[in-house]
Amino acid sequence: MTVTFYRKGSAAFVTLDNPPVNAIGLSVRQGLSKALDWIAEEDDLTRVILSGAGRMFAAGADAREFDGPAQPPHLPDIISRIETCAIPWVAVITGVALGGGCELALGCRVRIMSPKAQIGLPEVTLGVIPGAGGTQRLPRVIGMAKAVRMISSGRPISAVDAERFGLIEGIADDPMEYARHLDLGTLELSIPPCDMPPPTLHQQALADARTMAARKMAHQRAPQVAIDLVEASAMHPLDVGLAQERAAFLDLRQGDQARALRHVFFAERGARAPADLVAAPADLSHVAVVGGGMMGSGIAYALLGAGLDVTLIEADADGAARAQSNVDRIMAASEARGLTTPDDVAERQARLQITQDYADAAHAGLAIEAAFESMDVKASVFADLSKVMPENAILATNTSYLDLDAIAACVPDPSRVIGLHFFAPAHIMKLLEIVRGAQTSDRAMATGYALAKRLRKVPVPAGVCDGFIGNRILARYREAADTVLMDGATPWEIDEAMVAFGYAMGPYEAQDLSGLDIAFAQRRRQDATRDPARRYIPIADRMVELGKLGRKTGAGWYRYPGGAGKVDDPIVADLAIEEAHFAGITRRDFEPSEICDRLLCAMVNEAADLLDQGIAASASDIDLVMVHGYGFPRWRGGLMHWAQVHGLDRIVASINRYAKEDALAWQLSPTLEDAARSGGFHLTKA
Ligand code: T1G
Repeated sequence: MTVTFYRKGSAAFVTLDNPPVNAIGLSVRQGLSKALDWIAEEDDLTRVILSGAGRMFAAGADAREFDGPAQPPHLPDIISRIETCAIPWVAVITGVALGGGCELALGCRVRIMSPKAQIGLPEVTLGVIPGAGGTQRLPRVIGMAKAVRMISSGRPISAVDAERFGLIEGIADDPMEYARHLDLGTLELSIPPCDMPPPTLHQQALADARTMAARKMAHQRAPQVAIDLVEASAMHPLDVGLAQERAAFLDLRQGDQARALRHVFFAERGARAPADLVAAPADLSHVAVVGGGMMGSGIAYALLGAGLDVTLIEADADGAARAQSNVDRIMAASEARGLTTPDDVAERQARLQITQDYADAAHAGLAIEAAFESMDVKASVFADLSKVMPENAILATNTSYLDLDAIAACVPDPSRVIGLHFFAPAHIMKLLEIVRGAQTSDRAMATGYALAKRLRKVPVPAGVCDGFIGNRILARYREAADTVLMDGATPWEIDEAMVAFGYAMGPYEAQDLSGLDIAFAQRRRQDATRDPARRYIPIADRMVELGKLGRKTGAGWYRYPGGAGKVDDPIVADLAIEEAHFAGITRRDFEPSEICDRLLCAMVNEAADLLDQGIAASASDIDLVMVHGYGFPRWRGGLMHWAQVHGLDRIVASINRYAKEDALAWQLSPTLEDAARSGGFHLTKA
């Protein structure tokens, strides 16, 4: 039974009991319908108390049902029956009441929350809108301005704010007791939303919400549709608004954007240690970090934020001072944004030890090396770590490009070496590539996953290759972009095309942010092994030779006069023309659609090779890497989900067409060809 109900005296108790999050699926709706039928037959009831078993009230409708047809009893009908029930219902909210959970509570006369509980309507984050009355009842209960902000942002609010907004009757440490003893007068005087007047129109709040949604959720339909429906709540009686809302919800939930966002939502939750990885992880209570630069200090802060003790090792006093100031800067920024209090900062600082002595790491269960990207430096660090740390401690490298197996060879027991590839800024970016070397043990892998869980990161396993999953796809993306640049486009035309596709910024603006020297060093590392027959585009090298490294030198692919916004730089356009001339290329114009097609097909093909070579375990893993590490638009579901929606056969046809120009760069991946034939990459793990 996913809904239980019983009475005690004049109170009826209805409990949602559908672990793990009381998702309101068909069985819950059926259970609520039965409870309503039972209540209608009972005498002398004065209240119905609705609560959630376990750690929350309800996470919302069961999003797994959205791919299929809506099945009765429908949630809006259940809620209307609660709202018009002769016996007043009281919602006791613990944990969270989200989406349909919040709407269920809105159908109740009164809502009580526990102090740490949260309530909200996050539907737009799944590409849909509140489809069970949220856009119509919430504005009636708390006013249009607050309601439209909650609904269009999808952000839940605290119990304190809910009380301040008038969304709940009160906050109680024991909300169930509060509900049982709520006096009858309060209950009988409470007015259900269906008897409330339509909300007052608040044009400014609607306009602000539209502007914010257009900026923060660009290209996404759901937030704008939700705002329109909130506006409509002032124009129509409740039943008309509810009908409009329902139609809009059913339309959105079958759409590409909702399917894509649901795919990412469930892929994130599927990103966990494989069931057959049974080894016990190392103890994580004390972690050493070697290197306090941008990455090392970010990693150290992430560890401190997860409550771990951190020993941050630097080579000398200057390094140690720099590390301290890097960590201090992150802590200050976090406090300034209200994410931490001065007490939090003091408590975290107390758990941080910055030292030059490796012996201080002697009791750590895990060390994460985040030193300079040089094999000599890493070899020396791992040799030192191996000497001082317990034999069963796990040694991880944060390297982006170097060969993990070569690093592992620097220690007597390579099975304890693993790659933990964080993304800058390490305390903010959720992606963590867990790289398994040839000899990496299950215990090391289990430690990587356990760390990801503690840090609330999205773990993606990767095999050893140049760039693992994300950076390898990025290298191909950039190569395809540089080819289009050489053959006739400008960096800004290419960036504009990818921004129109949904990226927050294109490949050239992104390089200006990270610095052109990083990819330059990477290309130099590949000089010795690069296929001389493969077309090589030298424009980016020329940029570095000219000292145009990006924002950090005031100019890169763009100029940044006064450090402000980017400005197209004709010198760069001329550089491309000059290099094309030297290479005897007749440049031509590129339509944005062709630019997008070339760059996206290049990435899909490279990603298919990663699956083919066992570097990536599944297409959904690649989607998580691209969304969480490389700015691929989440509302497109990630690279491989997009490819399937776009049409794998279309992508194969494009690649075959491009191969006629350059067979070496456009070698069709066998996995992509098979997927096009068989209808898909089998997006989740096999
Ligand atoms: N539907 C189905 N499964 C869900 C689910 C949902 N809404 N929410 C969570 N799960 C599963 C999840 O996949 C995982 O499964 C397990 O529960 C634990 O989740 C009509 C249309 C509530 C804050 O958007 O934000 O209501 O991997 O790991 O970290 O208007 O889950 O264990 O098999 O995330 O403690 C709106 C989505 C739905 C909230 C808990 N609601 N959920 O976080 O656990 S649409 C949402 C969350 C809707 C109505 C509309 C979080 C959480 P498994 P978890 P957590």
